[in-house]
This record gives sequence, C-alpha cells and structure tokens, in this order.
Amino acid sequence: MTVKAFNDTFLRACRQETTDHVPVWYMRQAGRYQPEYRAIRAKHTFFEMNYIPEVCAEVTRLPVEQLGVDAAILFADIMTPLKPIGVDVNIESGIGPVIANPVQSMDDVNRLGELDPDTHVPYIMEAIKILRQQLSVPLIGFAGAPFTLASYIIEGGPSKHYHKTKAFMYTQPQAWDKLMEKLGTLTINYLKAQIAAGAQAVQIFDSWVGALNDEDYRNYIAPVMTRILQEVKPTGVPTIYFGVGCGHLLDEWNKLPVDVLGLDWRTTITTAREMGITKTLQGNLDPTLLLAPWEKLESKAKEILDEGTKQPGFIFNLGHGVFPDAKVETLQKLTRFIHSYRRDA
Ligand code: 1CP
Repeated sequence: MTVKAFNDTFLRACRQETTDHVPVWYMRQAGRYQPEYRAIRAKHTFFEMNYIPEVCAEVTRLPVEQLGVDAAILFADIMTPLKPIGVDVNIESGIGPVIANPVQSMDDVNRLGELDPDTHVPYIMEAIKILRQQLSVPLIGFAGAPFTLASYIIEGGPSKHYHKTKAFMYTQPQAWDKLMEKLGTLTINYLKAQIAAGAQAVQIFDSWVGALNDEDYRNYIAPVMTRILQEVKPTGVPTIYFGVGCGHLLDEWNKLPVDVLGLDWRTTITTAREMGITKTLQGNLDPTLLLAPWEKLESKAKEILDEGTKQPGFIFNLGHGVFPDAKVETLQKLTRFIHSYRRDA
C-alpha cells in the first residue's frame, strides 16, 4: 500500500492561511445516499455501527475515498454520548433520534449522569486512533451543542418549532441552567477526549439554535457556548460552530472564541463578511441543489467560491447535510469542480 502525503488544506483554511485549492467536505458525507453505507447499515443498528470501531472507521473513510474530500468526519451521532448518561435514545430509520424518557423536570435533569469518555465511549476513541493511522486528510471530531441536544432530550425526538424546549427554558429557568451546565460539561469532556485520541479539528453542531432570537441566545446560550469553546481553545485544535437558519445570530456568534463559523444557504458569505465576521467561514450550498440540473448547481457553487475566496479562510461545504436521495456521482463531480476552481481563472 502506498501512503499518500498528508493533505492539510482544510486545517490551513481553518487557520486562515493561503491554500492552493479550496478545501471541501460535506456535512453527512457518510450516509444513506451511499449504496455501501446502506449495505453496512442493513446489517447493524445505527449504534452498533458506532460500537464496532472497525465499522465506524470504514464508514468514516467511505466518502473520503469515494469523493476525494479534504477532511473526514467521525461517523457517530450527536446523540452518541447521551446514551451512557441515561438518555434512552434510539436512531430510527427515516426519523432520527427517538427518546423513550424525555426530560420534563429538575428531577429528570438531576438524574442525568456525567460522561466519562474513556469508560463510556471507548469505542469512539478507538475508532479515532484507527482512523489517524489510515487517513491522509484531517479527521474532524464533533459534538452536539447544549441547545440542540436539549431539544431532542426535551421534545423526545425531531421537532419543527421546539416549543416544549423553549417552554422549558422560559418556565423552568433553574432546571434549564442545570441542564445547560450538565450538557456543557459533557460536551467539553467529550470533545477533549476526541482531541486527545487524535481528532484534528472539532465541529459543534447547534443545528436548531436558530429557533431562538438574539436576546434569548445571549441570555440562555452564549454563556455555555463561551465556556465550552474557552475550555477547548488551549488544545490548539480548530473549532467550528454550525447552525441552520442562524443569520440573525451572527453578531452573537462572532463574539464566541471559535475559529470557524458554518453558515447555511440563507446567509451569503458576502453578507456575513459585511456584517463584520472575520473568522473563517464554512458553507453554504443549499443541499437541495444536489438534486438540480448540473448547470444550476455549478453556477451556484461558482458564486459561493467567488465570494468565499475573496479572502483567505474559506471552506466549501453544504448549508446542511446531504439528503439520502443525492447521487454519489453528483458529489464526485462537485468535488472535482471545487478542486479545479481557481480565482481569476
Ligand atoms: O458524515 C457524517 O456527517 C456522519 C456523521 C453524523 C453527524 C456529524 C451523523 C450520522 N449525524 C451527525 C450529526 C447530527 N445528528 C446532527 C447535526 C447535523 C445536522 O443538523 O444534520 C443532528 C441534528 C443529528 C440528529 C439526527 N441523527 C438526525 C436528524 C433528525 C432531525 O431532527 O431532523 C438524524 C436523521 C439522525 C440519524 C443519523 N445520524 C447520522 C446518519 C448517517 C443518520 C441516518 C441514520 C440511518 O442510517 O438510519
């Protein structure tokens, strides 16, 4: 086996260094759109794929080998570290996380345990170690952010309006604070353990925090996010923060001690920069465009590249995860297009 030279383009972009091509990876780059994934998934439950480090590593590598992306993201779920602390969660096909014992009160919050990554999720650390031996691109570790984790724990599963979550926040502020403190500590411990095992960057998914207005974000969420990011900072590993529909929160996000902000397609790269965002930006092609005719997809991708490359520190990604009905060939073609793009060319 020939060992490929390590491609550090993604890490250089995180640090706002110049790169010879625009680095790209895709949220949900491992998943149901891949026939190989579906074949492995047919033999295992979602969490079994997590528990067997060789399977986890294989699924993580699949899109790197198949698409040629510039980073790998560990195959797990934001719910993975919640199971060991007493959240009875299962990942159901076509739905997502479903929780049998949703949190409704302070007593429920008090019952949640503490995560000790080395004893509770040793398989994740093992998968990271295996991957570091095998990959020639950086490995991104990840965690869910407290609000987004709380939304599943309180709603009991996926939600549209997060009204139980927000009602909990407004009506039981002490229990909410305790929940944020516990989930904050869990996130810190989990990310630090992934970094110690070899993760070279970490992304914190706050997918659903856009349900809050900026004042509520400032009061209820910014303190716990600041604490998490400050704790991770001394590791020197780049941090990425992502959420859907969060354009109205960008001023708050810009104050966080984070390196990279992930945008969805509702906010253009130019708008974010005009708002004064100086951090590396990651994004932001609408994943639905993967289903559009190639010319439409290509022209939007070019527009994003033209905007992104106006200054160093840009990582191409989708504005949210790949849908199961996307085609592998489309993502391959898009990746080649991004890699061949040169500004002024
Ligand atoms: O390549 C990768 O990105 C795979 C690793 C990965 C990641 C980073 C998975 C596997 N899930 C996640 C993060 C995750 N999980 C997020 C944050 C990103 C996002 O917003 O999409 C969220 C919100 C979840 C929760 C979750 N897990 C959902 C969404 C449900 C909802 O509220 O709409 C779903 C469908 C899952 C299950 C899941 N996780 C991952 C995969 C491949 C799947 C599909 C599971 C299957 O095969 O049945």
